[in-house]
Amino acid sequence: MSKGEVVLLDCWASPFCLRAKIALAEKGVEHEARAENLFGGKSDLLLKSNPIYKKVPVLLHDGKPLCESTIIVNYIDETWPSPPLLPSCASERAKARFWSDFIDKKVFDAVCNIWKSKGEVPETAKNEFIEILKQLEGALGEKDLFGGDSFGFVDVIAISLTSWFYAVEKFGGFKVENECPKFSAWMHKCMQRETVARILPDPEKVYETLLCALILKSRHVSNA
Ligand code: GS8
Repeated sequence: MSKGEVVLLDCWASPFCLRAKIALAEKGVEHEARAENLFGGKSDLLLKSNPIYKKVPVLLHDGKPLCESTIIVNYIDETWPSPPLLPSCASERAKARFWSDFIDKKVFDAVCNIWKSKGEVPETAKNEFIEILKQLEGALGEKDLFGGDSFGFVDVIAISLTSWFYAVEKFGGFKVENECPKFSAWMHKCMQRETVARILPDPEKVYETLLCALILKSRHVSNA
């Protein structure tokens, strides 16, 4: 489906960029993904397009920049309405926005608290992460997907962050499947979608990348 030029300023390991990529794929929107080097110098286009946060993803639609992944997914849903990601009923839409906001505020920070722990991961960090997933299990209720019968907005927002969960499990020494079986079943259900399976990166590669980043950071600190 064509509706102007779509360019994504991207980083393969960023769970936030994955949100935009999955949403575009769900809508069948062709786009060019331009890889940014976040450590070796960001492009002038990124700095100009997201002068406030200087982060990826940035979606350029006919040259107009949009920043912040949840806002981008919302924009994609409004601009290419079929198939819809947000529900048609206003109260259900508000509920989907509530849980997306909860995920934005809680999940990535909890992931980073485990990843960035020096030495043994504190029990508090693991417990906090598991508690958040249990709250999300409560939101799922008896449904297979957050979107109910169809893969929806909250599914896009949440599944992208799970691309770091294998690394979290390795760092934390626990299994999401054992702690939160319902959440794990939801992850597997999403992975059955062609768009998700194609776009989520190799978990082992994510783990190695996060491990390298951690080692480089600790060397940087000890050399300072
Ligand atoms: C977060 C984007 C982000 O952290 C969103 O889009 O939802 N709230 C934003 N992007 C990271 C890459 S993923 O860890 C980024 O661009 N980092 C570069 C930097 O911090 O300089």
